[in-house]
Amino acid sequence: MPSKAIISCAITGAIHVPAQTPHLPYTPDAIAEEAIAAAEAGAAILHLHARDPETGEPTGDPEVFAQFLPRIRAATDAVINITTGGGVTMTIAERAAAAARFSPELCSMNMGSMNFGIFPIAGGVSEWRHEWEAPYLESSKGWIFRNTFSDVEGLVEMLGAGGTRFEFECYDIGHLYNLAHFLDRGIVEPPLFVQSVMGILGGIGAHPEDLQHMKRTADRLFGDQYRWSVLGAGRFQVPVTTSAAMIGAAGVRVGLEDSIYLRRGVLAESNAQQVERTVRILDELSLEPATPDEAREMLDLKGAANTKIESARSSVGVDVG
Ligand code: KMH
Ligand code: ZN
Repeated sequence: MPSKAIISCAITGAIHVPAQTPHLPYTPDAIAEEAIAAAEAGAAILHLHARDPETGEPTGDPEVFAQFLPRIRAATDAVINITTGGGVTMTIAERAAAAARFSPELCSMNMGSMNFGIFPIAGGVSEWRHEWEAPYLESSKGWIFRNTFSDVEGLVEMLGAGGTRFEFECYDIGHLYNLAHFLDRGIVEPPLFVQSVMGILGGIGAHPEDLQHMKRTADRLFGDQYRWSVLGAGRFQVPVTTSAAMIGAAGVRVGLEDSIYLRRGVLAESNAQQVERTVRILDELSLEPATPDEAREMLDLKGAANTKIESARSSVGVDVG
């Protein structure tokens, strides 16, 4: 059993809307502050989306990422993981633009097309805050989250050329077989950072049997060529990450992208709160959070200095490296 576990924190994502919680960060300042606090609380990897600073609507615009990435890099050694999943209705090009611009150590790679239903969220909203929110959620009912073999192959080759490695987001068993296909063709390089995504409407459920099946299949397909991380969507976050850690996962992912709650019925006031809770649970399982450099070692990453994320200049204008 490993003594270390990589904690990833997904700061804001493109699933939740501001009307659900006042704690969802969406301005560059809030995203930077939340990311830095999550790293200080024990997150070794920061999974980052961007949002319109005024309205909170998900955006793939690299210029918006540029308003917070340098600050995060200057303030923490955590691994920056930029999304290529983007949000509902974004094109592949829009989704990949930021990772292409910044060549991060990690970016996400979604391993299969699927239905991605976030429309049930609307049932829990009593008062909308922005005009885009209700139509955005409703549009997911007719949306196919597109990740064809050509899409994946093209993104892996384009982004991998700069040394970026991947958080392979697998929402179902078939996505593991898709990843095995790319491994067999030599298009992806081990160790494979497999992020099992449990409980998204359109993907696999979050029952313990689902988790065991995901692990059993990945073990059979990849053996020691993969590093397993797991996230649970919404109410499944705590049970799924705890169960995964108990059965030997190399990492777990938390963060407000995946759940806006700290515990049943209690809104998380920050990403750091979820990370702190995770550190406590791991401690009870005799697991310590992996440091960013330990995560780099486990995932064979290229190092923060080899990205195109400038570090924000310090107040005296000297590059803090
Ligand atoms: N926003 C969702 C459509 C990723 O970051 O690559 C999926 C997502 C995955 O967030
Ligand atoms: Zn994401």
